[in-house]
Amino acid sequence: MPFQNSSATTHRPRLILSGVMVVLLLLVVVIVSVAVLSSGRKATPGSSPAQWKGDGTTKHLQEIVLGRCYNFIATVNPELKDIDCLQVWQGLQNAIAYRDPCSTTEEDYRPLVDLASHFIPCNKSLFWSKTKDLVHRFTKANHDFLTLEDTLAGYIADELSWCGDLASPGINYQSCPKWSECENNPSTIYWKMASKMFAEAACGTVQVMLNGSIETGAFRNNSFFGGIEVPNLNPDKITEMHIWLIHDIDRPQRESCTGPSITTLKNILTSRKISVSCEENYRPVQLLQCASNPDHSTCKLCPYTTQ
Ligand code: N1C
Repeated sequence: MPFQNSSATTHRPRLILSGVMVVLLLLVVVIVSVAVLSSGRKATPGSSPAQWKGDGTTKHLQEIVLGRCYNFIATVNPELKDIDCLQVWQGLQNAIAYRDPCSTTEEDYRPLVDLASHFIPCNKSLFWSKTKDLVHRFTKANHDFLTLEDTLAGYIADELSWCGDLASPGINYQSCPKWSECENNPSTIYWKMASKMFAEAACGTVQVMLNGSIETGAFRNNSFFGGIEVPNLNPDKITEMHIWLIHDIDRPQRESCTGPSITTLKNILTSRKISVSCEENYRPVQLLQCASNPDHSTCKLCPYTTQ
């Protein structure tokens, strides 16, 4: 019979017991750290939100987004009456709440954008860059054209600010990151995605209202129009782009239809097989400028009369 080690047999249960205790202790440590960490990320009432350089989330964001959505489907475009505005709001909320506002992805907005996207009739799409106020005065007066803000996705978000925060309540009402602080912030990614969707949906003849009084050029590659919309136009669906080059009525005319940045845009479009035309101070738009500046020299019916 082999020699039996009696001390080994008596120590084994003790060893097993202390092993189990170590495992239990480790388990407790892990559970406690997870609880502490997640309470740090989520519900720490009173903990201050991260500080950024941009405006914080617009107060009453939920009420504004819901109100705009219901208004849009009831009065602006009743064909969309079946859209569930509560889900639209939840799509926005889920994309930002309790999330790092510098790590937003297009996927975060996918459910919202899928819910909010809708048909845009051919020949109506109107893009813009640095003419925001004027272009929207124009589409209010002329229903032949639609900007992104005249679609549900643009309408609910226009002029609002929003971002999340890791601490409770999950939304930062104090400040939000500017583009210079991080590119993947909630509003930049939202406008990127909405602009892309708007450009992809365009068909027939499309128009863009550009500002000929901008020092850096009316067309800029790194704008939403130049960087997102132009590359996402579908040449199989678009026949032509009309450029309306508008000069601010009280600022110098810095660029004409033959200027350098307009030439760049024309080259990009023609290389993509989209024909292009350009018109300076398109009259229906200039008349709107004149409505708010009736005494300006360019607004006189007979500019050469002396009286
Ligand atoms: O960078 P831009 O102009 O060229 O962007 C304008 C272009 C339009 O054709 C729109 O379809 O991109 C779309 N778009 C918006 O609709 C929009 N509404 C509000 C892009 N940006 C939009 N904003 C905000 O204005 C957004 O915060 C962004 O930073 C500015 C872009 O304005 P811009 O430089 O005059």
